[in-house]
Amino acid sequence: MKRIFLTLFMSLGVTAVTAQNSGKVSVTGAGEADPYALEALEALLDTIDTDGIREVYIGERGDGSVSAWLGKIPSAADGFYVAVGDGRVVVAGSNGRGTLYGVDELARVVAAHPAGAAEVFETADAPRIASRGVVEGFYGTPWSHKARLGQLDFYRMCRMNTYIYGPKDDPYHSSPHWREPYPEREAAQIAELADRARRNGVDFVWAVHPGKDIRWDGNDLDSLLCKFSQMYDLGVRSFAVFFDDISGDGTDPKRQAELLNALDRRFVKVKGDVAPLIMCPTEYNKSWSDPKKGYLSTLGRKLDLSVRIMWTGDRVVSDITEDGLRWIEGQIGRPAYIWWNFPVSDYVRDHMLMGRVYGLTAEGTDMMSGFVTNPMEHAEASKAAIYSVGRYCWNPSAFDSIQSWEEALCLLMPHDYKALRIFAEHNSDMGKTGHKYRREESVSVEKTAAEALEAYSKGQTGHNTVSLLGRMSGVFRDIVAAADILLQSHDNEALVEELRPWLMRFKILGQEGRVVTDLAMASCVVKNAGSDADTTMWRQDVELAEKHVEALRCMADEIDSTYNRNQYQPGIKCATKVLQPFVDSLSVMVFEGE
Ligand code: LOG
Repeated sequence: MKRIFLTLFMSLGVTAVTAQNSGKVSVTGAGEADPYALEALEALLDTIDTDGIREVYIGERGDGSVSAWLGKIPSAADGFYVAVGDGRVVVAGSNGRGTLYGVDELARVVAAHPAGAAEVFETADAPRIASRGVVEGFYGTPWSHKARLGQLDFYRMCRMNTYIYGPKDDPYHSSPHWREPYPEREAAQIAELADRARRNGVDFVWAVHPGKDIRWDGNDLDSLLCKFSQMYDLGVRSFAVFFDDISGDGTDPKRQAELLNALDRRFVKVKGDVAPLIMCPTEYNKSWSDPKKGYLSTLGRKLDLSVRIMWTGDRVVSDITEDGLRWIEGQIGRPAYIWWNFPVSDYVRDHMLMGRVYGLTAEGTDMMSGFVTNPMEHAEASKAAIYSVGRYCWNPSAFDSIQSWEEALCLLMPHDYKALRIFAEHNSDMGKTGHKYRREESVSVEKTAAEALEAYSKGQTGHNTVSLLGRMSGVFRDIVAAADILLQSHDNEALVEELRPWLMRFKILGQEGRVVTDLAMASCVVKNAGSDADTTMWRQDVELAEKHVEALRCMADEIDSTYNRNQYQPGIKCATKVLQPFVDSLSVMVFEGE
């Protein structure tokens, strides 16, 4: 959506915390406006110098308070128009959430202008994708309550409006206890999450995963209606039913559609304030679907059109393409609700996936009813990708993958950003897996690493080889620096805790890389030097270096066998695409060549 900035003059500026609104400014629309938007506006007015402001208008399309600016409010849901100038502030949303985003935008602009800055602005913006957010849908340790609360605050900043709660290892979401109410403590936490979500303009969607043992009798429908009512009483107003990763009776599309339609008729429509249902089909990606058997088309025909159907793309883990969106829309007769399986790492639990977000189409986004990312069990580290998905969903055609990745890393670690960038650049690919999905990794050094190896393996010891090896040595020096800095960083303690074993492992890779490249470099220099040249400073004790590498490998093995003890992919892997293979190959040559 377009964004207009006018530079005129403005009388808003952040002043010392002592400057208060002191009730001077009257806010038109306060009675009608979204309560959370109003609360945010009042908090903002309390922290800025309001001397130059005579009037403040807040409201959404249809409210009298902002009717004068109706033509300026974007038509898409969650859009906003904000204007400051001439002693007047206007915040007008296309709905309540848009108004909230408008206040947040105003706060951002004001914060960017120190006291006394003179500028006026006018801006209008709206998202391209209607439902944007996160599905906590992975296997493994579900996020902690604290992490979830933090996520919900983060989503508002990312202008994401959806959080789908569906951790596979919550026994009250899936089997064996999906029929039963949550125990008291968990129920209270869900109520708190639903409330926090609402304050952040986020729909808290509670998902159930009943397909492993569903019996398709009236009793199970009643169990679901009862569970939904209990969740409703906790404040939940959006629901999803997942039929992924099941076999047997649960997979019948007719029964699935009947169940969803009954929930729609007997719960959603009756309550009146519950959002349209979301369902995850059993055939949730193209490679698992067989159009001849008609699973998806049956859902498409039978499911009430209000029900949104999830889809992971051409494969379980895959890019999202325009062709793929068209194909699935043809099957289900409605735009797909994308469940993007990135940066989820439940199939490569020994990896940390911190790379940039790419592979998402900018075209055909009207063929999506929503887009949610499935993250890693590491909540804080997942924010790197979540932030970028937020940017993508807001405006896919303007999405800048690298810029948004860098912004996200900066947000995560404002002071130690450089070190985090080094870690993230080399920890982004998942390696070979059954899903056959790969991500770029170590892009900035890939070519140098390949050339250095090739030259050295051919016995070339000239200046070019030395300079290639020297560059690689510098890369490893920076890795050691980055790992040490991050291990000691207080920039984001939750993140450091999640990364700690990977940082320890990363440092060892850096150290090993340094020993091996330096040795290779020294051997080139010594071989090149004329017989009477003094090469004393380049001579190295190869035996000592070899022992050092052995010791480092033992330390790496210790980390690998101590941390991240899950039963699927236990251990800690780092930089497996380019740098670890580089070190492994070069060390064979260096030590065997002697
Ligand atoms: C699961 C999901 C899991 C993901 C990645 C869907 C719809 N379901 O293969 O829970 O996190 O893949 O491993 C899935 O993606 N099954």
